[in-house]
Amino acid sequence: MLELYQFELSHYCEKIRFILDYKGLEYRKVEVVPGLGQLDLYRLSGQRLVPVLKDGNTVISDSTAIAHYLEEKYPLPLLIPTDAKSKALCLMMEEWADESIGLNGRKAMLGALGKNADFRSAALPSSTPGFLKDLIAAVPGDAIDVLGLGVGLGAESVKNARKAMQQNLEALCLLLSESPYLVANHPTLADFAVAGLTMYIKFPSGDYVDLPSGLKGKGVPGLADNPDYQVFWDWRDRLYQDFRKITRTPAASTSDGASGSGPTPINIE
Ligand SMILES: N[C@@H](CCC(=O)N[C@@H](CS)C(=O)NCC(=O)O)C(=O)O
Repeated sequence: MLELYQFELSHYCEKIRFILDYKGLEYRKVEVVPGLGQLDLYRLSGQRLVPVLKDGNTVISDSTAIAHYLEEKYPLPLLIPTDAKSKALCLMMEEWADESIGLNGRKAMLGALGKNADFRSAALPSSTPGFLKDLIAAVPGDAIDVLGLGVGLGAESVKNARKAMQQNLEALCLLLSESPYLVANHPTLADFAVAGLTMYIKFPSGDYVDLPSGLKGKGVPGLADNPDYQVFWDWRDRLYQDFRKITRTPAASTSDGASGSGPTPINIE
């Protein structure tokens, strides 16, 4: 069976889970333990970032490379359109989602987490102190200091990320006001990249991702709850309903071999 080495709360992993579900592929999630588990991941894949897909003896890292591998090995249903213009738009939009939405979305979320008491309390209920560790597990090393110290990112950097995300969401709403999918009359890699990588701007409300309940349907104030972007959030809800499988009994195991139901807590004291 396919194995996805992942962080449950990673938006790049969510993009790949969407694609695996769309293609109807069975897979086992292997939750990577931040730090130590990433050393094992390095041994397996030659680098330390998730997602990594293992298919028999083949190991692929990077979400874009994984998407292309899956398209070649398991072509149906098609993820990448075949006509020249749609294919070009699809590939461009995936790259834009990875680079602009993925990075600015994470920054905007961390900024909101650092600065907004409502979002912080939803994300970090006082009754669940361990969750801070889970959330930290989902973000890269450079953000851990920021969260661990309980301060926000630089104000200017967060402001710019929010501005970029406003423009991105406006563009997506315009595209989706005319068509049910982003580049073709069927879902493509562009749709799943955008849907997965907007996870930090607004976490899905259903049981698709093993999230603390306080975080479901919550997101960055002003982006997740802004009526100007409702067309986009409605579209993403529909994509979840139509293509993403619900994980009722999480089958995740950790990269150190233990079984578990979600992201593995890490010890940051
Ligand atoms: N370009 C990569 C980005 C992957 C990435 O940034 N993964 C993050 C999780 S969202 C990660 O593994 N971070 C761990 C670290 O920075 O140590 C892809 O598309 O797969």
